[in-house]
Amino acid sequence: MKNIVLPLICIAFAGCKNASVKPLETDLIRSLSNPAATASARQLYHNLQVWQKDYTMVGHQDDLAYGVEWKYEYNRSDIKDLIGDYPAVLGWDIGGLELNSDKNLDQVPFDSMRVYMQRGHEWGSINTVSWHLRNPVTGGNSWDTSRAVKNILPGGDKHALYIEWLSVVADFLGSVKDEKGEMIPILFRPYHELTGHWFWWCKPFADQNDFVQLWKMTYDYLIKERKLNHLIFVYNTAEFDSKEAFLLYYPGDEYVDMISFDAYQHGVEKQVQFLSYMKEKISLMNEIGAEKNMPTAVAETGLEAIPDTTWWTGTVQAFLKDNPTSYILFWRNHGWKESLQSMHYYMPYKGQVSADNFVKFMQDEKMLSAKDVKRLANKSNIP
Ligand code: BMA
Repeated sequence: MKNIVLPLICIAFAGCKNASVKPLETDLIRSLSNPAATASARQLYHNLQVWQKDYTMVGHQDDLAYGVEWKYEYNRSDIKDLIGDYPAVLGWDIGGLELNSDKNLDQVPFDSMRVYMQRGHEWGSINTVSWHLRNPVTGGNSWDTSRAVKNILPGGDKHALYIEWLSVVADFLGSVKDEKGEMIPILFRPYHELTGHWFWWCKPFADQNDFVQLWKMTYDYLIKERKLNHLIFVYNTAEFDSKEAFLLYYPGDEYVDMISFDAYQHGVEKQVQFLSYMKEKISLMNEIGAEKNMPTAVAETGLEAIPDTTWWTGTVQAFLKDNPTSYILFWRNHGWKESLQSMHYYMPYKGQVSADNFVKFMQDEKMLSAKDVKRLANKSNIP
């Protein structure tokens, strides 16, 4: 049968030669930068690349820890309250770990965070971690932009301190294991929003060379020295103008597995502007991703308090339509109704004005929640 069908297909296509040499999907798959990566990290990385063509995993920061008007309730999630399932991607931040603090900068206990990551992994969610670390020179927070990058490089006065911090981070990341004792893959996104101007590691406060060295040193310590073979390194910018601007502080393909950017819609009146910004930038990022054969992501986004009742289909679905990316993560749901100032949330909750529209958005079969990821993962295997 095969022999008969193939010549027929060749007749149907003028370029018969091209038809017969069309690469198999698996030929286009990139391997992780770390040759010693665990089987589950390699499998996830493979899946991210295959799925990106057809699906976008929908994620949420701190989803299991708290939501609008609740905190630390077993297995609760604002998303699950709406769609009956958890987000496909769970975002966590380990800022504060470097101080040996038992809670992160947003009051999530690290012991709970580990459990949330394990639970999420069981039901299909993928975990991603960022790090709002303190300024190692002043002891201030991440937003203290006093110059510090050079000081933590080898030879710098804060290098030893930085290695101590990394060591605590490595202990924690290495402790995120499944029930068989295997490390759960983590999309690690250090030194995020590097093209911004608000963190001490951002472009205006760090020379290109120093930033690249910082990245490589961090990677080498965690991967080569501490053998955290479950980490997938995600490069992340804030807003950017061009491909060149996106890649200005890029440390090199051998130190990065995935590329991403963060961008928020600042105000409901900026909808048109934001929609076209996102279309243009995801498409630019995807061009870079295609050149590098790497998956891409919108690693943080959102419209605070979502006053736009059709934002999910009218904006998010609209910009993702022709610009598929492997995941999109919405920022945290911190908020108590009695204090309007502290309504700092980016995903709807039951009764929120955009909740119905969000449910509609998630009905699009291209948008994945945790169960969808589990279902797809069960079907896929590294060939
Ligand atoms: C910012 C805000 C802060 C938070 C920080 C780290 O965008 O949400 O309130 O402390 O992220 O999660």
